Amino acid sequence: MNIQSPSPIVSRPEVKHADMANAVRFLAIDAVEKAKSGHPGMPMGMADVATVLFSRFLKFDAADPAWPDRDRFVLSAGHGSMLLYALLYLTGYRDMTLDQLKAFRQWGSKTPGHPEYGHTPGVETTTGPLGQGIATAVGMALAERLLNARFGDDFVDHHTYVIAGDGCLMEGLSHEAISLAGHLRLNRLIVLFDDNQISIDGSTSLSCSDDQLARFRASGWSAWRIDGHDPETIAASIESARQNDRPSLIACRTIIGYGAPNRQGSEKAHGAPLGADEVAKTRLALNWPHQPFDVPARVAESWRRIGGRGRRARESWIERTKRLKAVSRSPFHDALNRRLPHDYAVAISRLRDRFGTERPTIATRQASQLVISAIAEALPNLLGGSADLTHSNLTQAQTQRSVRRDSFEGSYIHYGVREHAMAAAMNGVALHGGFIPYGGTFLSFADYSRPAIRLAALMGIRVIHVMTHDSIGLGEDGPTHQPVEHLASLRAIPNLLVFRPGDAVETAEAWDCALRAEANPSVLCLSRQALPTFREVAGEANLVARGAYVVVEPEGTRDVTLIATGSEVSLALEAAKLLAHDGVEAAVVSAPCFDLFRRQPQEYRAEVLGHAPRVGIEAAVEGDWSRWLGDDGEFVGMTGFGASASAEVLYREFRITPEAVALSAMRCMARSRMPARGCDVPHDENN
Ligand SMILES: Cc1ncc(C[n+]2csc(CCOP(=O)(O)OP(=O)(O)O)c2C)c(N)n1
Repeated sequence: MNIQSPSPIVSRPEVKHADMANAVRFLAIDAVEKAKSGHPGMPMGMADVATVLFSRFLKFDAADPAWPDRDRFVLSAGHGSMLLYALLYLTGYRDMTLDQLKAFRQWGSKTPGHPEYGHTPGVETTTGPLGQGIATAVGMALAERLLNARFGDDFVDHHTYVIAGDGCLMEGLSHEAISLAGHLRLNRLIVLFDDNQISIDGSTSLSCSDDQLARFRASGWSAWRIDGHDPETIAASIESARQNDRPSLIACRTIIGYGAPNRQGSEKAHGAPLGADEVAKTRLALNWPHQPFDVPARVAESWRRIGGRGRRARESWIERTKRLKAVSRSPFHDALNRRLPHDYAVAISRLRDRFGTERPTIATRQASQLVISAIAEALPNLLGGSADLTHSNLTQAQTQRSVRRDSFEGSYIHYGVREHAMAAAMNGVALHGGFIPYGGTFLSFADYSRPAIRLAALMGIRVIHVMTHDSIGLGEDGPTHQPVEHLASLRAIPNLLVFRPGDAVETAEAWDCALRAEANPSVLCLSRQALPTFREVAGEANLVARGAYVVVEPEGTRDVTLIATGSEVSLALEAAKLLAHDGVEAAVVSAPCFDLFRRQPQEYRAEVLGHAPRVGIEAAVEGDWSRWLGDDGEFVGMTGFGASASAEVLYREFRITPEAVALSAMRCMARSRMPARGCDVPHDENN
């Protein structure tokens, strides 16, 4: 690549580059030293690149970390967190004081081991699990282009910069992500690769022979290598990348632990404090005679000015948005705002009522498609997609046009067979703001997305996963495609809402809950097979929002409570009828979201669960069910993998039938009537 002469967007800082970069370097060194843990090598190696980026290119205003048109900076190599914290401190982010740097990695500080979104202003996304940052950044760069296509350069015109290391690029996720970014030509995405050829075990040559430049180029990127310690080359390169019509990878050849005479260039600099002796030698080598955490006033002032430099750009952006014509102002503000418009509320409640009145027998994935179709127009910032299963997940409404590299006006992303990148990119879209992303795949492939789902839960962001084919009920595709442990394992992720609606009405309600949950990602687990609608709406509140509720309450005292989710709710209703023939009074509870149920007041939960013995029914492994079933309860579900056959045969063979449920209920009732010890209750081994 021919690097043009430098034409940085702002003038160079008046203080020598080396001093500016050393301020970053030594803050990182000193903080790691004080914490007695952390990663000094990466910040020391990338201080030059980061200094050029922040001082000469990055559009930001430290006074307003949330300004929508700021450039995004993602530290994908999250272990180098001190690089970011040092920059936030030096540029004047209010919460990032010197005391915070001194409290690096300590309880209650704003400087946790790895950068955490929502915890530290200025941190754009949580990083640490390698590869996530670069893939999340793809979503940010995508959101920027989508918003730009809607509102134009005056309002949306920024770049997404990433610092990623060898580790990020070794992760499989990076490949999905760069492939998607290259395909969509996300030219506002610029990755600064910390090409230091070192990871934890030693030289990257121990495990990796990839030609990274060739790899990125093959995916449609521009890619070239530079000396990552030469500020003018770095500046020229970034400028060149900004002019590019493709995403850019700048491989910055750096020395890990730059400046530490006995550690630099070695894995020894990666993840441990340098030690007092080596720190002293580094101070000598880099000519930085200052005390720990001491930044000379001249250097500090220069950095502080950089932090305030974007103020004018931000203020003029605010002025422009004020002058926006009323007709475009509202959609723009709606997009940036997190509130759901009134039209949306009308559309979803109308559809829910229609489902309740018409009571269709349809798969919940089909009900979900009807929901999407009904709300897409009222919710123009809904951004759909699927990992190449659009026609199975039923995730695209007719009005949603596909996004292409030459047209970002659409609102549906074909993520390709890249579940992990889809999940991470959706995180980036949500973090960027302007859209509510949802994306589809099969529930059995949730594991492909899991690390990104976990991060969404940790960050508390609204991302909606539509996961269809949610049990053995999918039938003939067999056990590879039949989820059995996925519900339990997703429910184990804190802060993630896992919904398994049982009919069309519940599907509409689950969607409504997911859209309103601004601080939670959600997974909608939907059936392939048709299910009868058991709910009559008649003006009721959203019952899915309570997590679990009574569908049928017997007239007399409850003898047993049947608790089911998703497709098994209608099965429980059948079982209740069988039991009624034998004079047993069974209540039926639908439990579409345990997490929401757990949040209900104790009295409500007690009322729903009742005092009678309980049977849980779910075509999946038992997981955490015992919590709801108590000692007298039983679970009817799967104990191992499924098989290839029709849904009907599978339910029969795995004994998830109304008869099996009724038998289980009888057994529980018998057991609860027995004295606590010495009871001899028949047990069906297959349950
Ligand atoms: C998914 C994941 N796997 C493993 C780790 C543990 N880890 C942290 S840093 C690192 C090595 C990264 O090497 P590189 O990106 O070259 O960083 P550098 O040594 O240059 O700082 C590893 C394996 C992690 N954070 N995330």
